[in-house]
Amino acid sequence: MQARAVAILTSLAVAILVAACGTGGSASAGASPTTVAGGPLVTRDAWVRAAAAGGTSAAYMTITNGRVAPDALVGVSAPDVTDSAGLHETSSDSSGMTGMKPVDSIAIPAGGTVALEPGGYHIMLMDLKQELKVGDRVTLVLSFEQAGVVNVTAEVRAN
Ligand SMILES: [Cu+2]
Repeated sequence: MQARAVAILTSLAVAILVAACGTGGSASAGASPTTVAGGPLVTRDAWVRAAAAGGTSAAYMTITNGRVAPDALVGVSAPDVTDSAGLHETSSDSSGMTGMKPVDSIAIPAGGTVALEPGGYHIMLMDLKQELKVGDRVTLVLSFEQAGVVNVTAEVRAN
């Protein structure tokens, strides 16, 4: 009886050790894009400015990276509405002149939120194939360094 109890305790201890190893293994994988309690990569409030066919528009949203590794938005397309989409940043120079320029990527820090908003980072949509009317929905195809390709549905809003 005594010996049997010891045997059970021993196998229990082995099970606990194995479980502990498993936990240690996933924790040390923190350098790879493992999801954490905060969740994966999430986009919110995606919208596109209404515009005429042949014109130019921009898309905005907030991106939250719930992962334990930094990520970056490295590309965008919106094949339904344009063959010419890109990442832009609006900024003003020392003289107060405002302009915008293409950027290669937008960093999304681990656990951080980045806003694409008027006056800052945005997704530029040029040479629109069709009019973007208020209430329409546009599919944006975002490419992230770590999270890969993420499709986002953006609603067209007035200026
Ligand atoms: Cu722009």
